[in-house]
Parts: sequence; C-alpha cells; structure tokens
Amino acid sequence: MTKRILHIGVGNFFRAHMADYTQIEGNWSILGVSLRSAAIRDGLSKQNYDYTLSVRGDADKRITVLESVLVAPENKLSVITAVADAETHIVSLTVTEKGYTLTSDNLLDLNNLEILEDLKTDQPKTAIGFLAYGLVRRKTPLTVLSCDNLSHNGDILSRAVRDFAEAAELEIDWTKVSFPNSMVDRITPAATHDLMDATGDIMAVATEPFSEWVIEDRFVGPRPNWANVQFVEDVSPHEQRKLRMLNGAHSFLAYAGILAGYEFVHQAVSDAELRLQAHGLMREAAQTLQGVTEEETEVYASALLKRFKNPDLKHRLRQIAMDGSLKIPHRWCNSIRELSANRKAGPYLKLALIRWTEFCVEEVAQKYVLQDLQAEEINAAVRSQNPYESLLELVGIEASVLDNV
Ligand code: CS2
Repeated sequence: MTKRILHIGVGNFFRAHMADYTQIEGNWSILGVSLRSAAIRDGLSKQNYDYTLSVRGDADKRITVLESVLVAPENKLSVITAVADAETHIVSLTVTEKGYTLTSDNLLDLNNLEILEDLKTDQPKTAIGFLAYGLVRRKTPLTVLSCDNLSHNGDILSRAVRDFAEAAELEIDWTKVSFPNSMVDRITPAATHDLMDATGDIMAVATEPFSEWVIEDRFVGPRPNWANVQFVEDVSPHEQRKLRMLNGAHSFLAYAGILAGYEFVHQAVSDAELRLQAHGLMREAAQTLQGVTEEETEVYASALLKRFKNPDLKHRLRQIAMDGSLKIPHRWCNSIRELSANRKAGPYLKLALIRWTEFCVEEVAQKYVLQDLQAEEINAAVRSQNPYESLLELVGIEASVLDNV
C-alpha cells in the first residue's frame, strides 16, 4: 500500500524537487495543500494532478505522484484532518521564507495579524496554525519536514509551532513529533508561456538537471527510501555551504545584475565583473564553512557558476530579488558576522549589502512596488535620514560590523 506525504506549498520548486524524488521512489504518494490560491489545484485537477517536468538538457518527464491538492481556505478541516491522519507519515513544507511568519530573530511573530487570528480559532490561515491544530489531534508519530531555504529550517519551524501551541494553550504530545533540518537544491525558474507552448502543458515546470537533498535522519515514522538523498546526523555543513555560497551569490547577482540592467541570471553571470564579484563572495562565504577544504569549496563554486550560466533556464533576477529582507539574513549576514568576529575581510559580502541598499533606493525612486514582505519598512528606511544604516538595520546588521570586514 502506498504511504502518504502531506505537502504544504505545491509551487514550482516542490514540483521540480520533492515530487520528482518521490515519484522515482515509487512507494509513496503526495497530497498537496495550497495555503492561499486555488490556481494550482484548478490547473492540475483538469489533468488528473499530473504535469510535465521539463529538465533542461534532458527529456521531459511526466510527474504523476500527486493524489490531489487541497486549497486550505476552502478545506480548512480537511487540511487539519490530513495532518492528524495516521496514514500521513510526513508533513513537508515549501512555503518560502515568508510562510513561516517569523520575526527577524527567527521566532514566531506573535504580532503578525494572521497569527493573532489563528490563535483565536481552529480555522487557521497560516502554515503554523494548520500544523499546530493538526498536531493537537494527532495520535501517532509524525515527521514535519521543512524544505525551505532557512538556516536550521526544522529547528526554526519546531520552535514556531511550539510557541504557537503555547500561546493558543494547545496540548500536543511533542514526544511523537520530529522536525529534521534539511538542505534542498534545484534551480527552478517561474514558468513561462514559451514553456507552456513547448510542452503543451499549462502546468509544466522547468528545472535544471542538477539536484541535491540532504536531510537529518530524525524521522519518527516510516520514510521514503528516496534515491540520491543523503540522510545525515547534522545537516548544518551542507545547509551552510548551499545557503551561503549558492543562495548568497544568487542574491548578489540579483541586485547587482538588476542595477546593471540585466534580466536573467545567465546574463548577469556572463558579465566578467559581476562574475568575479560573485565568485569573490563565494570565497568569503567558504571561509566560514567547517570541515571542508579550500579545494572542495573552489570546486563547488566553479560548479555553481556553471549552473548559473545555463542559458536555457531563463531564471529571472527579479524572482530571486523578491523578499530580500527575509533572505539576506540567512544568505549573507551569518557569514558577515562570523568573518567580522574572526577579523577576516569580506569586501564582496559588504559590496552585496551595498548593492541591496542601492537596489532598494532605486526601486523607491522609480516608484516600483517593492516585492518584499517588509515593503513598508523598506520604504520608510529609504526615506529616512540615513537610508543605508536604516536598511542594514532591517536585515539585522549594524553598520559598525561592516567596518571590521
Ligand atoms: C533562489 C533560490 O529565488 C531564490 O531566492 O536563490 O530559489 C534558488 O534558486 C534555490 O535555492 C536553488 O536550489
């Protein structure tokens, strides 16, 4: 009998990554949840929840592992019931950084309006609310697997659900729940009309051939035997390598690239100066990593530059630039703090922060709508007496820290 994963956040990344691994595994099925919009359910339901995965450079694949998709606002009780259901062994999430409703200290934001509402009702809206109300009813062990680009994603999620449960006075048997940390990687751009035309599938997803997944082996129930997944005791070294080098360089290329007038990652990274700077940032980040040699991180950096250069991916810089105020702390700031504490230089990481502040100033000057959860705060910072320092404060960096790197 197939076993079930309940997956919250059925966007492109999940459909290119976890869905692909699970289909290859063969013994599990996935019930999806969309937290807000009905668009993915509406599109996929017309095609039996199957879709085309267009792996650039390889043959297209048909992904058939999704059972169905619940749209949370229409099916609140069904989502809670599915979290509690003994046949669901894993609840996984790809809800992006903002889906965790955190403060800048990575704690549950108890002033977030949706969290405040969710605390008062068992008809929640947020991922944290659904998890907590589902766990209250849960009788058997459950693994909750965060697959988002946050440093210590499982620990952060666990803390947020616990804080929610405490504030809502919910009783949960924590001995039956685990929250492994994980590192996920596969560059997956937003779908385009060209992709839909080429595949004849309006729900097609494009991705790159490369993919990586490292998970802490802390499952409290059965788990899929996913091929090519590394199950490890501690994911930190992998997660830091990926977040600080890949995502760090990505965000740098996004802001510096947009300022230089480029649209796609492959264009920005083909600019000799930007490539050198992105490489410099990766080398600085590499100095903060434990247990890897300089040679290994150099090989990794070169492989990343090659992946970024893939012209078939058409990965928009603006997709990466979104929600910078939530991404930057995980991607640059930990490296900066560690370099500063060790009195090491980090001119390219510093440059990246400067480029982000310039990007914010320029977006406001152009009167663009800022694509950032903290758009209001960014606007206020840009209009303040000292935009540079105020913006840095938003990502938790004091200007004085930068004096040391
Ligand atoms: C990107 C990531 O949009 C972004 O912020 O940096 O989605 C990146 O493509 C993935 O993490 C690659 O695994």
